[in-house]
This record gives sequence, structure tokens and C-alpha cells, in this order.
Amino acid sequence: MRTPFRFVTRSCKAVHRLQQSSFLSPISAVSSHQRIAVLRNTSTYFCKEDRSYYITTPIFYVNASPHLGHLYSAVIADCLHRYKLLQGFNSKFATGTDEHGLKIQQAAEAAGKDPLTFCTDVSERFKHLFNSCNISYTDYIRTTEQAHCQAVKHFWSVLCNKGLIYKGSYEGWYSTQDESFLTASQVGDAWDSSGKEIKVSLESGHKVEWMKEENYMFRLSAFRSQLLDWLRGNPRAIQPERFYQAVIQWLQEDLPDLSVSRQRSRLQWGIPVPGDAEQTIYVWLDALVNYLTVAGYPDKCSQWWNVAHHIVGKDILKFHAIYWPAFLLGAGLPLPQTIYVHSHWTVGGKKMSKSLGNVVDPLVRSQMFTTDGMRYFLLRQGVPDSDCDYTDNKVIKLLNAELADSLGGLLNRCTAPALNPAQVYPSFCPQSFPSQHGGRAVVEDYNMLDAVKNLPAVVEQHYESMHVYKALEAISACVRQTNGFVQRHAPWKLDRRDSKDQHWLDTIIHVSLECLRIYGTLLQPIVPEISNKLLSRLGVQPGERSWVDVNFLPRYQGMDCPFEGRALGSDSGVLFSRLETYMGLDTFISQSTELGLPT
Ligand code: ME8
Repeated sequence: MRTPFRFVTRSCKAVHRLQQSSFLSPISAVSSHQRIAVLRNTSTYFCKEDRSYYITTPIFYVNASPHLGHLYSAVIADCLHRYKLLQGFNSKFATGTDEHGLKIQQAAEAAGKDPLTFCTDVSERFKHLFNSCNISYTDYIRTTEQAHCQAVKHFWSVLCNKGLIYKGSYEGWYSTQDESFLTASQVGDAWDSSGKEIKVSLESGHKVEWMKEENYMFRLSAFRSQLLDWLRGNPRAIQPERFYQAVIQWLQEDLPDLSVSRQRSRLQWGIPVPGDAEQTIYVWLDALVNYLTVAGYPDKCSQWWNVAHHIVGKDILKFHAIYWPAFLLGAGLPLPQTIYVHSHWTVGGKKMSKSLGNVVDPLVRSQMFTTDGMRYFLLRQGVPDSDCDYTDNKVIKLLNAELADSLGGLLNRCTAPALNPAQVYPSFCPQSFPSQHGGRAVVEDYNMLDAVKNLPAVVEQHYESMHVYKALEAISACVRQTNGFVQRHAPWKLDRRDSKDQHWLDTIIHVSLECLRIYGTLLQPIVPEISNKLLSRLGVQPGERSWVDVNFLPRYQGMDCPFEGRALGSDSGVLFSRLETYMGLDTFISQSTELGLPT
């Protein structure tokens, strides 16, 4: 769903004054919880009913601890949620854990724990990771909660009453690791570690087993043309485009009815089929309904359900783009607005997985590189269309170049007492930087102004299509241009005793601070702590940080600038400390263990 920016701006302006007067708190670093509260309050001033937004991550299996890939999905969703709040939307953001099914039943058995205790332990680990990384979810759902079990039972009964579920028998391949039924064409040969021939899923590489069971089937085959109609009528429903095409392709192939239950004798850890205690509801049907549970289903849920957007990894596209919409069509409910699909993080070219032993622990990395550092890295390097290989060295190089040197260096230069002894947002002098050429500015400076002026629209477009890396690329290019501007005019060489030089010096700093204000505002969804530090240092109040405040350099257009002449905020140290490459990972992990940090 694209939001017309002009509409947002106008609808927000009327209440903007209200917000300004309600945020007169002194400028100091604002805690992340306070900031989210401010954003929320801000939204309620100018939120209309129809400006709701609902974003979800997959709910994660609790068979193992979270890894970097899980954090990646959560960071993307958090970024879109924060961005929507900045735009004045009333945004709901759900994440959580998927706790039923054979895979979890077996993992709990292997751990020698009762399933619920096992699920609670691992679910808490996910929650702890997300809280530590400033994932500002509004809802954390666990599929073992009562409200969810009721919602699933209700959903099942609706499908049943519509004649879409029938008792049948399934004979075919099943992957417990993927909790997925597979057709013969989706299965291939492989050898396990002992050299024994096994069958595996061609897509995931996980082992499959032949099963033959009496169970309930869903009439999936009846939905092929409705699904194709939906997709053809909504070409942006699945993004990026290559995944949309993949789903269209799948829908041209075989689409057999889907088994939606397992025999209770095999699977006890799940929700019983209403009216048949011998069967347990298939874990994917159970799990997908979580998105409705959070929206309020089976009670009134349209406020959220009509504006739902899912973030998913490419491994679970089929479940979200075929099974889920078919279930929803069957239940007579609207389909999600967008399914944003992302690719995988690999290590040494292989998908991170516990069985391969190549998982990257996101908690350890966010302690090493800071939470914002990790968030920035994941969103700057993660490309939805293709897999991305993770190394610590890439993180160090990127963060040193873009956060420490480029952005941090710019802030430091423009606020250092040597260049800015009065510690204010200095005045802009139109004669030094006139809108017609003729002052001291050169053509590259005008190009920079154009780029920064257009930046919010560019960033908005990329955030809307989940190409966050492109938004960050654009911001980073502008930061480099602003550094070039300062370097080119070397304000430290100007003579303060000469009034023209003094005006030009002030103008250079004013323009650079304006650039920084725009970068800080646009970066809030990505690096909330760094942005807060930056904006606080510039003296930008919490109520002056939303999307309506990204009007760049009003003095250049002959308008007033509310920041001109204002005292800067206090200096709370470097924006982002350079990371040292000598800090070896092994050393860090052993230190964390000694300190009792969870690894
Ligand atoms: O599939 N790179 O849960 P799950 C990027 N419970 N993202 C990754 C990743 C990687 N290497 N590995 C995992 C399930 N992910 C079901 C979902 S939803 C109703 C039920 C992310 O714990 C990515 O989002 O296996 C992927 O789709 C999800 O974690 C799978 O998590």
C-alpha cells in the first residue's frame, strides 16, 4: 500500500502545532521506551481510523535458540513499524513463537522437559533477544496461549461448516523439520552422515519420511483460480517481484488438497481437532492463524486485519502465499495487503542452521558491535532478492566507514567547539548561499541541496517496498556529499574577524546541521539510539522528529527555521565508536561467558 506523501503532510500539519507545544521537555537523550511512547502519542493526535497499519514477522519455532536470521526478520518489521509511526500511523507490530507440532514435541523429548516448560524457556530467549535489540513489538504471541487456541478452533469450525474440510487419508512424504507435506516431484535422493541413502526435500534439503495416515484434508485444489485472480489483480501483493513470479509459477503446477491434521497417536503436542479427539490440527494451520489472533479474531478484527502486512523468509513463502490466502478465502476473510519476502543470511555460503552448526548468535554480536550497529548492518547489507553471506569483518568495515567515520565524523566536525564555539545552530546567510548562483556556493553544493531535499521521498519509496538497503544507500551517499561540502569549503580556514567569512562559516555549519537533522530523522527506524543521540545533540526536540519535520533547509527557500539560533544539546560523546579489528570473536565470546552473558 503506497501512502501519498502529500496527503500525510497536509493531514499532519494541522495538529503539528499541538505536538510542538506538548513536547517541551528538556533535550536530553530520550530512552527508547520514551521515544516509542512519544511516537505513539504523536500518532494519536493525527491518526484517523483508516490510518492503521499492521505488520507481522513469522512466529519462530522454539526447537532451538534464536539466530541472526530470526533477528533479521524482526529488525525489518521493526523498521517498517517505526517508520509508519513516524508517518502518523497507528501501527501494530506482532511477533512471537510457534510452539506446537512434531518438531517441538521431539525437541522437548530430547531435552527431557515437558513441552510447555521447554517452549516457555526458548520463547523467553526470543523475547530477551528482541527486547535487547529494541524490537518494539506491540504484541508477542505464543501459540500455546488460550486465546490463540480458541481462535484456531473457531477458524477450523468455520472452514468445516463451509464444507472445505473432509476426512480422508494422506499417503506421501513429510518433512518434520519443515513440518511440510511434499509431492514426489519435491523430493530427491541424498546420503546421511553414515552414508545411508535417504530422501530429502529438494527445497530445504531436510530429510523426509513416507507416511500414511487417516486425517482431515482441506480443499486447497478448489482455490487455484481464486488465488491466481488475487495475484493478477494485485501485482504488488508479494514483493519483491521474483517471489511473486515464483508463486504464480507454483500455481500453474499441481495443487493437491492439503492434509490439515495428524493422528493424535503420532502428535499429541498441538490443538485437538474440534469434535475429534483422535486428531491434532496441523501445525501450519495453527501457526498461520496467529496473525488473526493478534488482530482480535474471532471477535471484531477488521481494524487490523484489513491492513495486514507479513514479513517472511523465502523458505516459508508457499505457506504464506498459497496455503494462508486459500484458508482465508475459505473462511471469507480479506487477504493480507502485502507479503514481503526476504532471502537468507548464509555463513560460508550455506544457510545458517543449527544442524550445520554455523549459526551466528545475534545477542553476542549485538554486544560486540552494539544493537544499533547490528541493526544497521543487517538492513544495509541484507538484500531481499538474494542471499547474503555474513562475516564479522564485513560488519566492522561497514560500521567503521559509515557510522563512525562518515556520519559520526560529520556530526563531530559541525558541533566541535573549535568550529562552533557558541554551541548553537548558527544562522543561514542567503547572500552567501543564494538560490541563484553568485554567492560562495559552487555547483556541487547545489547538487547536494537537491539530493538532500529529495531524500525523504526517496527513502519513503524504498521503505515502502522493503528495499531498506536502498534507502540506506541513498542516505549514505548524501552523508558523503555533506562531508564533501564541509571538506571543500574548509570552514576551519575562514577568518572569523571578517564578517563575510563569519557569515559563510555560519552558513556552512547551518546547512550541515540541517543535513544531519534530516539524516537523523530518517534513520530513526533503523538506528533508534544513534538517531536519538544525534538529534538530541542538535537540539531537536522529541516532538520535532516525525515525518512532517523533514522539511529541509527552510531558510534557503526564504522561510523561518525553528532551529536557527537555538542552543545545541549537550555533548554525550562520540556518535559511534570505531570498532577495533583486533577484538577477536573468540576472545569476546569467552569474555562474555566469563561475565555470565547469555551466548
Ligand atoms: O518457519 N536468514 O519458523 P522458523 C534470514 N514457525 N532469515 C532467516 C534465516 C536465515 N538464515 N533463518 C530463519 C517457521 N530466518 C515457522 C513460521 S509463521 C506463521 C510460522 C527467518 O523458526 C525467516 O523469516 O523456522 C524465516 O522465514 C523464519 O526465520 C523461519 O523461522
